[in-house]
Amino acid sequence: PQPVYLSDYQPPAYRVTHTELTFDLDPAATRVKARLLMERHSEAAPDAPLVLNGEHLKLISLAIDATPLDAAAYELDDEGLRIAQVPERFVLESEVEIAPQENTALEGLYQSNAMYCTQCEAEGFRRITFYPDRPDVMATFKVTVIGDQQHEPILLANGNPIERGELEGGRHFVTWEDPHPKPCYLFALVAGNLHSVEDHFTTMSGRDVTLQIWVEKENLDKTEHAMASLKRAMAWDEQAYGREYDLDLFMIVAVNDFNMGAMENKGLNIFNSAAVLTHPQTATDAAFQNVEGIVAHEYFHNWSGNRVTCRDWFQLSLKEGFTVFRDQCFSADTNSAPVKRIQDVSFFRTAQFAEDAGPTAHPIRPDHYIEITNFYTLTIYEKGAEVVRMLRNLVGEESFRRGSDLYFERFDGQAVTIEDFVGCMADASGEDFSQFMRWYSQAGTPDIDAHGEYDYVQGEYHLTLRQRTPATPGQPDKLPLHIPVRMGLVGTKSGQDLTLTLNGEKIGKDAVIHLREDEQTFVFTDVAEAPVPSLLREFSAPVKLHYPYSREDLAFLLTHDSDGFNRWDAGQRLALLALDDLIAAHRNGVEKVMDSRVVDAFKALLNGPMNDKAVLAEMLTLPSEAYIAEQQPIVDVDAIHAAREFVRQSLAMALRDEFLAIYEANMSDEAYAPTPEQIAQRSLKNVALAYLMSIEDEQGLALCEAQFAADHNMTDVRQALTLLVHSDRDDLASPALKAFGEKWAHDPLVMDQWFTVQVSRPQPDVLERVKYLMQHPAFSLKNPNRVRALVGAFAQNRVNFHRLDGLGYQLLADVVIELNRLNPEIAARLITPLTRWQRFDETRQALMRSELERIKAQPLSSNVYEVVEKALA
Ligand code: BAL
Ligand code: ZN
Repeated sequence: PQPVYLSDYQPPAYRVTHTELTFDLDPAATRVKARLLMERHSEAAPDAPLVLNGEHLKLISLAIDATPLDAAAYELDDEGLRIAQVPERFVLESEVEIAPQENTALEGLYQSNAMYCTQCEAEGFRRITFYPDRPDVMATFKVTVIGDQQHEPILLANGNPIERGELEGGRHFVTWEDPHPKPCYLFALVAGNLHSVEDHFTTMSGRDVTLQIWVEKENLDKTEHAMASLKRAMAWDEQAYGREYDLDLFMIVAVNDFNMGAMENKGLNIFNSAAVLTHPQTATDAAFQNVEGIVAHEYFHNWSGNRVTCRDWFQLSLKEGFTVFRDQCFSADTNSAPVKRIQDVSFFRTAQFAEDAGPTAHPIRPDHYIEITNFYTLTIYEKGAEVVRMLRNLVGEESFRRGSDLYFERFDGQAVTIEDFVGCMADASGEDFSQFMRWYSQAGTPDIDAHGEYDYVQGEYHLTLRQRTPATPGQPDKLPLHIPVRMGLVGTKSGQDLTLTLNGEKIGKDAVIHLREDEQTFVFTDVAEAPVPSLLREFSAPVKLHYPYSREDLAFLLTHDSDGFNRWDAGQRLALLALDDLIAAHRNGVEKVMDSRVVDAFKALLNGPMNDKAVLAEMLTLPSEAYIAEQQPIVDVDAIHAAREFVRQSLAMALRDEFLAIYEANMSDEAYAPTPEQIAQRSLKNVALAYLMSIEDEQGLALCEAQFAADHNMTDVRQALTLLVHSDRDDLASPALKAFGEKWAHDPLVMDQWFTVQVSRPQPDVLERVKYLMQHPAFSLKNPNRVRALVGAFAQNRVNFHRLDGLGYQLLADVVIELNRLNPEIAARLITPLTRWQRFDETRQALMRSELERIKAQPLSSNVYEVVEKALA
């Protein structure tokens, strides 16, 4: 497969101004008629050929201006259709046949259970009809869907329904019209036996919008939270960004088989059922929060993505980075803002940093790709969001809002670039972002080495920051970035933020300094007492900050930093220092000794004020094994696991009574609600229970069993089940698993949890369990959620996936090879853990590489080929 290059971008020679489609649905032979009003681009040559994308399509007929084309007039291959000569303006009519039931890739039109649905982003529309399948071709759409009245009583597409009627043979049709020009990746169609819940939203200009969530009948009781989230998101986007919804109808559909989380099709969002359905008995707090965030994210795309879209797929982060940033701010406003930031950064520093340091590292705006679906990555999404956040931090809230207003106004209805977005921020603020633009083109996570010195005599604090971005594939040399470092100096005597005076100017107690050079020294004057620096507050830039903090410094920041995020981070750094010692002790076969400073810090937290339980729960949570691994030069999975378990158990033994007291103080019989208060209470209680269960404390075990048996809500049940299954008490775990599996056999989303709980346990029998569960009647490689819940979760089980006999790697490779034929997009994603081979010891490196070689030797989809080829380069 050949890469596509950003530098080769050319505007389309022909555009489509209006698209009419008719679908006559049939599982094996759906007929799609397309009628496209097309015109030549003013700058295209008069003899420019018309090139249309089309894959897996059986061409039935083709005509221009009602004249059928004979076979000599066009060239047809696996990728599309080329017509050598066309008029300046013309109507292109085509009819094709497709087979939704054969479509296991879940791109284009496919079947999920008995319903029809579509996924067109990024390049799925070319599996529906011949079309210029690129985001810079925007057309209005009119779509008629014909289906069987019994099997498909509901026929949905984008926009507003304008006509419906009955046809012969028990068939019927609905015609939909979408007046907003859109690229074809936002096209959607859904047909099936669906039921809806309906609500209304009055927009800021007083228009009534009908809101519908379409689901299979048994899921009608799982839509309330998504609907409430949607209404909150609509109101928030009006208030925070001045964005009003623009159609009379907004629909969400839940689908079981879906590659992504959800899709922002105009007026008809299609969701993975996992990202929309919730019920207190079936979904955890985390799932409730996830649904809220994704519903908001897809809704926000209506402006950041749909009204203003991307010129080409290299600009993907233009819509995704901005929209993730928007959904992060929404969730922060709706829930606990510090916890949202802690959780986002915690995930980011673990997973995106790993991506940015590995063989598939790429800039936020890549300069080439083979398969664009491989670029729906943490870098494009999450690092893209961090870069938008930096922009806001650099220009301030007011200018940022002016910049976004300008962006939506200037580019409404257009397909644009990242420069267009940043240009609006520059115009609105007067700032110069030329150096900042490097964030979009340079891959890799910058390291910042910080060093501080206090001069008692002069009352000065000298802070030196040195930045270096490591080489990444194809980018050996990096230039310095413009990095906003939000900071404070915390006085060691007063315990307070000191006023910062830089270059003779007072800049407040909490300020952003700008690092632009490879190395810069900032001299703060009038510093009356020795400070401990609090750097990169709220994670003001996506960088790795290294500062030689002593454990005393960290214990001090843990209690005195005015920035909640950095208080949490100080605790994480303190735990990491202790974990480092224990990892070394484990490797050297030396007796492990617990650092009493960590115990003291945790004790102080447990005995301190409990005014923010959600933050406290985060502070009591140790860095994950994956994050600890990120800090190690060579990852020793066993030593990391042993060290972390040792810390958990030492804390549990030393603070048993405190954890017990916390557990008991936070038990509640209140009816479940996904409110920040209840969620905080449950997380604190369940963190305490996990500590008690780490030492299999008798009272803890009894509480855990009782929590499982009480069956109050899925958050508590899932935590109790996980703790039982992950303990050595199989006598208690087995009956619990059995009961849970039987009770929820009918509910795929709960069964996903049942699979995950079992394959994430640390005991060495997991590989056999995975193999056994892959034979379970409820397992199917065709369902992405199930693959993620079983195989994906196993690959996150660090001690078991990285077994020294290589059988964990082998199992993953076997699945990738099989899935490559069925669903290349999911297969390519599943390889990720194997691509991190450089981080491990030589034995594991060789084992992982040999599995990658084995995959590479197969006939591969371009998706899997691209990932494996990079991983082995
Ligand atoms: N555009 C793909 C799904 C999402 O990011 O919203
Ligand atoms: Zn998105």
